[in-house]
Amino acid sequence: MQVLAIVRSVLVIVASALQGFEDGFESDPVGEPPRAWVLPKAAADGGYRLEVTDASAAGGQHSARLSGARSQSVVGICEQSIDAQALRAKRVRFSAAVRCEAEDADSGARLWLRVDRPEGQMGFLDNKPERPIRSDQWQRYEIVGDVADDADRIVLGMMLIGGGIAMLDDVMLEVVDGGVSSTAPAPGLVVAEYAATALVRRTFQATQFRFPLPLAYRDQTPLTFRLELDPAGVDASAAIVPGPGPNRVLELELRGMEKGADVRLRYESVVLVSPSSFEGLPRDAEPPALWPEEAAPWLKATWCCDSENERIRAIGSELRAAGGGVVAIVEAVLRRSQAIFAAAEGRVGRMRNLTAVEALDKAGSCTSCANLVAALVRAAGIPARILAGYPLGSGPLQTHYIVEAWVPGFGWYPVESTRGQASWPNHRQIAVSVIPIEHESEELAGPRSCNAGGVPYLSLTEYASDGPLSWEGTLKPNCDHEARMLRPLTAEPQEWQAAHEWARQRWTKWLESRPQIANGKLEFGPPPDALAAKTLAELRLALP
Ligand SMILES: [Ca+2]
Repeated sequence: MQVLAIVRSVLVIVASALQGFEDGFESDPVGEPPRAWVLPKAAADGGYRLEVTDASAAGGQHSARLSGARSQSVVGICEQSIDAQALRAKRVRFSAAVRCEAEDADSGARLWLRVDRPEGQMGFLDNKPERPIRSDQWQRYEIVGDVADDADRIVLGMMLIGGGIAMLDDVMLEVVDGGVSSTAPAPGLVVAEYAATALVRRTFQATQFRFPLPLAYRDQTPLTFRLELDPAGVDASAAIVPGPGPNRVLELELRGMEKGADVRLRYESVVLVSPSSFEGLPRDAEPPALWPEEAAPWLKATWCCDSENERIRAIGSELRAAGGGVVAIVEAVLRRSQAIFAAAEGRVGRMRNLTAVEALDKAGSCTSCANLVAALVRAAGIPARILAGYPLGSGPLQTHYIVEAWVPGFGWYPVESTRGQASWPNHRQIAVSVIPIEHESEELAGPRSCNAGGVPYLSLTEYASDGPLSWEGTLKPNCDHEARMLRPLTAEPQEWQAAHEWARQRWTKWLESRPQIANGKLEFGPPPDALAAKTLAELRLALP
């Protein structure tokens, strides 16, 4: 009886806020868009269609059907935005039955739930990029997350990435108690992984390539690293190169390989991520006359981030002149850059390079967004640098670029430059490279066969443009690396601190031990699946 009472109270909230939830589309006419659900204009323009169908249903006769063919830059979306007021400070579960007939191996459906807070701040986002729905059988999927006590809106729905048909039915939004775990990225154990197969274009004696390792930086410390070459007999050697700064690069040399050879590479690294605190952020800190030595190099204009470009300088000066402390200026840059990106959306003309200057007029990627935000912050006279990493639970797969601005009395302050979100914690993104200012030069960051121009040097895999070998991602179609939650962990601040101190000593010792490849392997620590620790104390016992 108690269960029923809870369900009923849940339904009261749901019915007052949402439509089309309570009856599984049964009262919506077939062939028309479901009432209260929206297909955004960009998705409709991209050829996607949303309608109620009686062709298949998880419950009753009707479901919502989202369909379309793969489009260059948009995804199909079926969404609903509701007033968050009645659900503030509560944990909610969004669940629905979904089935998908994917057009190809790159296509799939996802549920997502987002909580918006005032002034464009994001309270929660889970869009399950790690688990696209590709089953053509009806199954229930769920997302659990917290609604902030100042939340404005809750936006939820289903998206179709690529092409095909995605169907939605029996949608529910319920309040759950704190005992139900949130599905969002959270502090704990995160796995950064890479998998690729080699394309050997010609027989060679030796070739090298380099890629950044997960960093011991801010609120994250790598715990394990396991690299494996297949076949194990490949003639290979490895070296870990320190710096600049916290960066660590793995240099791999492969030798004596025939054209067309079948070689695969994978690595996984479990990273300990603690909660990031921005509570001590001094919001009133003014830009000082002299910036500290550790920040000053990132005031400079570069090819990627040309803060001396006339238009960028004008915006930077304007936002600086509007007053406020460093944090307020950075936030003003984020708002302005969001307006610039929105205006550039759909504008004709492809970017030649993902530089800040080109991002003023053309829609680019997260790389160009980070370049422009960093350039604008520098143009406002504040040091800003770019951070490359592997995102969790939001944004694109693969490498994602964000920006850090120097805030006096705090240090490097991370912000998400593509969506314009302030304070971006490590549990949203595993950092792999703090971009040194010299890696933004045209000489190093210009167009190269492995990477687009404007991608900072060594922020992802680099190899000689005329090299005999390149890598093709096999983790998922067109994807060679990503980060995923292994397990959330909770602990007191002092326990986290002690865990990082222990883990950093351990990691540094391993890096300095000059590890070598033996039998095709480089191994430090157990495979992720063998790491069963559910507390920091158990973790310490599991990792000698
Ligand atoms: Ca139904």
